Amino acid sequence: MTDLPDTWQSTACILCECNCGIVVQLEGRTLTRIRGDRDHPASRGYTCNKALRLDHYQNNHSRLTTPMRRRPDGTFEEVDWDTAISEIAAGFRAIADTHGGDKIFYYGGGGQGNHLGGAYSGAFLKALGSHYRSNALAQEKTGEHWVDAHLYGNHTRGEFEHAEVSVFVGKNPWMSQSFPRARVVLHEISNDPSRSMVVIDPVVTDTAKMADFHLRVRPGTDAWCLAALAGVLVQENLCDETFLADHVTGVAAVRKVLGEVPVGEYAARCGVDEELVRAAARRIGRAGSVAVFEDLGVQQSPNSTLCSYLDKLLWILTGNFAKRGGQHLHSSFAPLFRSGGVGRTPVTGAPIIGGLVPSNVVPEEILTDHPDRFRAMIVESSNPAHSVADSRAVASAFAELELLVVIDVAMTETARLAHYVLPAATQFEKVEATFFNLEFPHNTFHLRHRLMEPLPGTLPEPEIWARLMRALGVVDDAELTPLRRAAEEGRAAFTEAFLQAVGSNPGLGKVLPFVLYETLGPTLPDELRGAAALWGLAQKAAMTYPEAVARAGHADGNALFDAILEGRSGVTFTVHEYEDDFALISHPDRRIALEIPEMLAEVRRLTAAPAGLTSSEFPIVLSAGERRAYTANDIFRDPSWRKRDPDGALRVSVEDAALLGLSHGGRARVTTAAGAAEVTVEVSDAMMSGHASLPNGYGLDFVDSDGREQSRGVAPNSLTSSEWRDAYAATPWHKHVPARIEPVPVAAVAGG
Ligand SMILES: Nc1nc2c(c(=O)[nH]1)N[C@H]1C(S)=C(S)[C@@H](COP(=O)(O)OP(=O)(O)OC[C@H]3O[C@@H](n4cnc5c(=O)[nH]c(N)nc54)[C@H](O)[C@@H]3O)O[C@H]1N2
Ligand SMILES: Nc1nc2c(c(=O)[nH]1)N[C@H]1C(S)=C(S)[C@@H](COP(=O)(O)OP(=O)(O)OC[C@H]3O[C@@H](n4cnc5c(=O)[nH]c(N)nc54)[C@H](O)[C@@H]3O)O[C@H]1N2
Ligand code: SF4
Ligand SMILES: [Mo]
Repeated sequence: MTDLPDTWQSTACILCECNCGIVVQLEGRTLTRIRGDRDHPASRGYTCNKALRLDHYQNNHSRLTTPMRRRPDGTFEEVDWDTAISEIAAGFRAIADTHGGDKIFYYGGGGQGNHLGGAYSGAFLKALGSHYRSNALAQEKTGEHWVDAHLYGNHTRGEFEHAEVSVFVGKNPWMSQSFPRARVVLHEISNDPSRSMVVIDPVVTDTAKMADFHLRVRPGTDAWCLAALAGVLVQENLCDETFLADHVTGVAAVRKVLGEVPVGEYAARCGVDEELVRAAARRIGRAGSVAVFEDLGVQQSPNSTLCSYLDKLLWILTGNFAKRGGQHLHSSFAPLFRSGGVGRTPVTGAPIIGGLVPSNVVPEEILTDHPDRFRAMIVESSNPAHSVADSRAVASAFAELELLVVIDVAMTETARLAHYVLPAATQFEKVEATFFNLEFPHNTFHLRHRLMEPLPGTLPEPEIWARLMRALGVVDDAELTPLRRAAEEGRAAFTEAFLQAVGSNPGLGKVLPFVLYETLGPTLPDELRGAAALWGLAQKAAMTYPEAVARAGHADGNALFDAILEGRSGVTFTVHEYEDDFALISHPDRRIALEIPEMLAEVRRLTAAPAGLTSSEFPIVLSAGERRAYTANDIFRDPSWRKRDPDGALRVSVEDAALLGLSHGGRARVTTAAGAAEVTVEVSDAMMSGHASLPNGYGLDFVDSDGREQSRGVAPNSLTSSEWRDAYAATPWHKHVPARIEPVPVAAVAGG
């Protein structure tokens, strides 16, 4: 470690997908000092304000320290691990035998910092015949994935560090980060007169303040704004014709539709000055490189899948692919989505994209007497009773399950509804990693060693899943003996024995992570045993990207695996060249397939599409779940981690405050079709008239140091409805909830 005495230990921040490398000092089990890790290849010493508060995650009073079983009266009793494991395994086995394993549904598997545990879940689920699953990606990224799959087959990332023009669509990276060293990069862009930033957002966010072009759309009208931008590219001949001719198919159909877009009319519909739209499009069209980031502002608003398509047209039409500062198809260590076509859910027939059931339909897939309903669930590292639309419907549905098991570090809203709760070791008490490895040309994988032993009574997830597997008894231990022996001889012997074992016994291939944990695992240092499954992924990475892995300095899969085990601050696992982007396109012709007929039909339909969802009863658009300086999903339960905004204020515009009689710091009542809540008001000139916003991650149950239960702020999904969802991906419209806001008189506040 660079210049640091060895009292500092390397790990990573677990609060967002960046997983910045950090170094920490401990006093006992307390994280006392935290700094950015300069040796981390992606974050290079960077952190934002939130990382310094991580001890509130490690040490909080809601932590679980023993398995719990719910009694018929709803209270919980402590049980020992052996009892919990055998009853849970028997319970799922009985449901699989009686109703079929596909009635067992798996939700979660990893949050912002932990994907290693979830990697082991597959073996148990497959052994039971369970295959339906979901997680938070199915309430944000599945629409984009559907578009990506059509266009080029995989996820893309912008190279903002080098982009001449950066475009942020419904994305506020100053607050929400999401790409390496976000604030540093944003500063560099805004300080460099030769670079530009385009921000599409109704709010004057901290990012928008730095923008050269702030297209301040009315909430929910991005489709018109993006169609107008793409229309200008075609109509003013700003496309890269050479790139399109060489690397893209289906251009003519797209050009025809965009050629007909009435730019002036669409600019008016989204509320942005036509000249500003044209100027932004020209800046994009003439730039040497363009990178685009779309996020929840469009992904959780009306027309979200269409917006994903349109914003990708901006960089494809202008040929900003496979070049420095452009958009890239990156390597992945483990894919976040399953490949294959769109499936359908058993009850509602909702689209299953990338293998994920839409979060919004989960209650409907349970709350029915349909014979194919989900009857049992495992929730791991996720809190759907708080994070999925319409918390009340989710709670009613979960109450109908014959078996609900929650694996979490804390007593969450979801855990309270479970039949069994299994206490996990925290991400600082076990070996951990994420599969948020999304960068190009250098891509990083960081295996974090534990900082301390698991809190007594807790177990790392890989061990939990292994115990559940052993209880099922589906793998004959004798079959594993040759692999165990080979593992003791070394990696080469293990590789050979492994290929032979899986070749002759396909059953083992199905439960691979478990096999690796049981055979290779015992030869790893005890605290790294949970990393065994990475051996298989390292082999796969070396086979999928042989040259890029070699360029990163790893001779083969075994060398990569060993580098991962040894590295404390993360290793670069692939180094790509810009040309490689084309080879990463999954279509056989290695060209981008631009024409998606359904999307082009949607663009045509925009002319006649209704303007909005608000009504005289619910006249305001509420964005339920904004990222702020002190929000971090549901990861921190203890509200005292926040240095400001303790109640998670409702931000309203100056105009609406005057119109509705709301005062800064006063109280108001927000009502939607789904529910009502009382909030603290913040009058803000960043907000547009008719638009209000509440932060995410508030309103969590919490046990304070005196053992009292309390909750602060509004749980955003007490106000959202599950029917408000995208036609293609069924992703929610959390950012676009029609609402009514009324002042709460002071007397009523004082009287409680
Ligand atoms: N501080 C913090 N950072 C986080 C997280 C956190 O909880 N806290 N969570 C992480 C996670 S899981 C995610 S997915 C990302 C999300 O990151 P972001 O998507 O950036 O986060 P949001 O603040 O939810 O939404 C982004 C923007 O959408 C805008 N918006 C609202 N309505 C519309 C609209 O109709 N059109 C457009 N164009 N914009 C609109 C909002 O004003 C907001 O600025 O953040 C990650 N980073
Ligand atoms: N209304 C509204 N709803 C939203 C959003 C919004 O903007 N508005 N945003 C959506 C988005 S983008 C996201 S990503 C989701 C996030 O919602 P979820 O998928 O529910 O994920 P998190 O909130 O990150 O919760 C993580 C859980 O993991 C637990 N945990 C932490 N460490 C460990 C560990 O090591 N092991 C185990 N087993 N558990 C652990 C935490 O205690 C917590 O319960 O919320 C979504 N919900
Ligand atoms: S950017 Fe994300 S990972 Fe990095 S310190 Fe901030 S919250 Fe943590
Ligand atoms: Mo997210």
